[in-house]
Amino acid sequence: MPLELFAHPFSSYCWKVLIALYENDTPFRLRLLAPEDPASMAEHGRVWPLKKMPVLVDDGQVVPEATIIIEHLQLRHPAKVRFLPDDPRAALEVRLLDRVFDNYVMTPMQKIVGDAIRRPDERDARGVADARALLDTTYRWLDGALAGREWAAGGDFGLADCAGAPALFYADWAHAIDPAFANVRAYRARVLARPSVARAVDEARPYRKFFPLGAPDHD
Ligand SMILES: N[C@@H](CCC(=O)N[C@@H](CS)C(=O)NCC(=O)O)C(=O)O
Repeated sequence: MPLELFAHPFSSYCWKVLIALYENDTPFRLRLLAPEDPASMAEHGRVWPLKKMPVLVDDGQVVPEATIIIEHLQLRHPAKVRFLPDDPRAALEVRLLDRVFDNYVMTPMQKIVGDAIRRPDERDARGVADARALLDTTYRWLDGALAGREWAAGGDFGLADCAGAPALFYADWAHAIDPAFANVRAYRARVLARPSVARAVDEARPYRKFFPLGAPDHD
């Protein structure tokens, strides 16, 4: 049975897994989570009641959470690009960068974007201000961590870059990366040029008009 990925091409966490699949040309069937595919939406809710995307279904096994999906792909469908190194110490650095991108870039970015969808009387100004401050703190930390590195964790392209590409792509839209953080901006440009990432960016272009803050006229 082919892998099935419940996902949407505009979703940052879905990019994270799509990039991993594209890196290794891993075949899969996209189950589009959009109103025009109500069957996929209903099945997604059955297999993962938390209704977060992406979710992978591999021969009946339900695999939620983007990081876990990528680790699953490496274990069950290994190919030329390995997302975590064999050396456990090097793997810890990859996992650290993955956690930083998810918890301290994706989460505050989602807070800012999510707030813009709310009715004005339901908005959370304090929460958004905190999210912007957290992004600035994280950009500063990343600027040091990424110094002299081609890829986020210092080794080959891997899990941390699958996380970093969508996180920094959308975070820059929601809360621009200050030019002072030159290493972060250079890393963002470098990872966006990677063919797997460029493909995810291109597949999301038709949906840019739905970006709640208004998409800027650059990638
Ligand atoms: N911890 C999850 C987060 C996934 C997530 O936040 N996905 C967003 C799309 S980028 C989502 O499902 N949003 C819809 C919702 O929250 O109902 C992961 O790592 O996969």
